Amino acid sequence: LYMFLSDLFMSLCGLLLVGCFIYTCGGTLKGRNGSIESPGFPYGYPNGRIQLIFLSFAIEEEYDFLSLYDGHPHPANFRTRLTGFQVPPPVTSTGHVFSLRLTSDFAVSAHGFKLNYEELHSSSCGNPGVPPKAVLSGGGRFAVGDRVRYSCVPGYVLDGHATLTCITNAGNAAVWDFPAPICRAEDTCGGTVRGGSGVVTSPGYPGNYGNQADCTWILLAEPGDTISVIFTDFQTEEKYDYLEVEGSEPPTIWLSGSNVPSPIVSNKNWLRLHFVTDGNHRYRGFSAHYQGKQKSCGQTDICVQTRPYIHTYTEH
Ligand SMILES: [Ca+2]
Ligand SMILES: [Ca+2]
Repeated sequence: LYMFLSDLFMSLCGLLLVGCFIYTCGGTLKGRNGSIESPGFPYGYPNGRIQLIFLSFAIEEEYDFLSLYDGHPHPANFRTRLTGFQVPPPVTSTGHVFSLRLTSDFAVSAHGFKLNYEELHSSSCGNPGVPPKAVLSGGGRFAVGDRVRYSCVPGYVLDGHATLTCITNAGNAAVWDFPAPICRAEDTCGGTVRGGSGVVTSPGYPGNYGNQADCTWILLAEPGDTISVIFTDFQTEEKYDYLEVEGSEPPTIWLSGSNVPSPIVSNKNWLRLHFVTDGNHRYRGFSAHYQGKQKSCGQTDICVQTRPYIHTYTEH
């Protein structure tokens, strides 16, 4: 099989999407009095984070890809790979460079994608997006202290946190305190798991899971805390039935086959488990123990204080 790959770097600001937005600042002031404002005042001066908001998306599923790099297009900066026909949620960079790479194979193209990009002010969380079958209210401004609320259209139930608040994290960046929820059809598998500890299993466990399953669990902890998942059993049809874990490092982990995976620790206050099976060959599935972990406030640690969650502790 001979594959011809065409690589195309999307060029939005030279070769890369760099924080090269133009601000006029500085200058000579004349006169006895006046005022000086930093760029972007009072919404925060720019710190170079870039948000991409997809307007349209159609890329031949599993053959053509749009890869996003949080920085220069280097494997270490790889963030996510997008393919298919669903408009992806907004994505925000951590620094002032975002790179996009479109890779297509030798046959079949689709209409492609269109996105808007904008530089975020330091006090803006950016648009959190509207997942399929969801309704967003309270939108418009996405600055620190602002809230948005999600609901689902009839026939769908909400998994995750219905209200998102824009807070300041330990690194002094404006971030949403929880991920955007999802809307799942009633009578389907999945759910929301909050705090503490417990067990998540595939449907019917320890019996065999069903064909054509598509379940999503959202595991939530308080902002600043993390969640760990320890698998005690794992058996799926290799390559065809899989569990996708999102929210750790690397950002997406694909698990399939009959090896019990290593424990996974979230890098934020959430993890998303997505279990998908095809039309035949059913196995036992998986069982996993999850545990929320509080960020400790030791003497050498920088203690996380995310508004409005303020930790109080006493010295002994
Ligand atoms: Ca193609
Ligand atoms: Ca199967």
